[in-house]
Amino acid sequence: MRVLAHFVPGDKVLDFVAPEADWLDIRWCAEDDDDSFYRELPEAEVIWHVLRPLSGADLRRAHRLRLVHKLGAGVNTIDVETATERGIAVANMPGANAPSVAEGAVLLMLAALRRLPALDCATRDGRGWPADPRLGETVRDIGGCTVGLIGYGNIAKRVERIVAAMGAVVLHTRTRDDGLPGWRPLVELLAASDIVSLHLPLTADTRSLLDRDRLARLKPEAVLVNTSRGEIVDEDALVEALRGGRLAAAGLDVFAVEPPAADSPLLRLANVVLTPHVSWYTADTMRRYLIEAVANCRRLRDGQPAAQVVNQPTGY
Ligand code: OXD
Repeated sequence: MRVLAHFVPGDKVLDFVAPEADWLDIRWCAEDDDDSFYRELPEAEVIWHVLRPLSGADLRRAHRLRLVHKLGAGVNTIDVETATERGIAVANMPGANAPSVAEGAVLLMLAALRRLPALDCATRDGRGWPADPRLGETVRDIGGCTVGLIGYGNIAKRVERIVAAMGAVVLHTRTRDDGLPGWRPLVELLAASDIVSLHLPLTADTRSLLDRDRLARLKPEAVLVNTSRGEIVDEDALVEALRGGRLAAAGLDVFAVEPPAADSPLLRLANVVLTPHVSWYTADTMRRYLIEAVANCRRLRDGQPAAQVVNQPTGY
């Protein structure tokens, strides 16, 4: 079975798939290597997709393709409609990266709250002592905060367990009242939280969910963390709020455009901590991904339907 794996493997990944070499012919291709991608695409039966968008035009060139398997949860980077029309299954891996993304979100909360980048620079530059007295006036413990989770799936529930163990009060919101004591309508949650963390897929309903008006509901001393999708937040309004002191800090793993342009104002703000959409990317998540990815190929090889399919492909 021919697999186009759209990422660069490390040695552990290669060791993991080595025992399958008699039936799984994996062609590895870096996400920015379009020459190799378009050379391999026509023969691929399965694509292991990470984040490089897979357009309708790409799918139309993939004449043997049966399955696009997203290594992760969000399928917004795949033209699912075209895949469906062409009888190509699209599957994902709900929950597989939840432990890593949840810890990544808490990492960004702590880094933003405790001003980790500024302290790291100051220490390296010999400006760490005496300590800035503003730390003792403004820096908070997570355990003393109210944490508001927007979205309440696998990842948010893990974040809840971690920060609750640290002593935080945890609220959450989702479209409908779920009857749980922590549920609040979105605007109420925004006004009540010291830390707000986003855990939603990108859909027509969630695009720009945190627009200018909703960002204005946040407390000026609040911290916003986004490990879900950049387009859920109005980035221009976010930059203005961070610049104008209407929001204390942000921890961002995702951006409206990835990678962000070199002149993006976000890259210049001292009250923002940034990572390049890697909160999912750990050896533990990679292992979980490979187990599911190989298992789905085995299902196809054995004439069974793929697992975790999110569309209803024509003729599947
Ligand atoms: C995902 C991601 O969609 O890693 O799971 O961003």
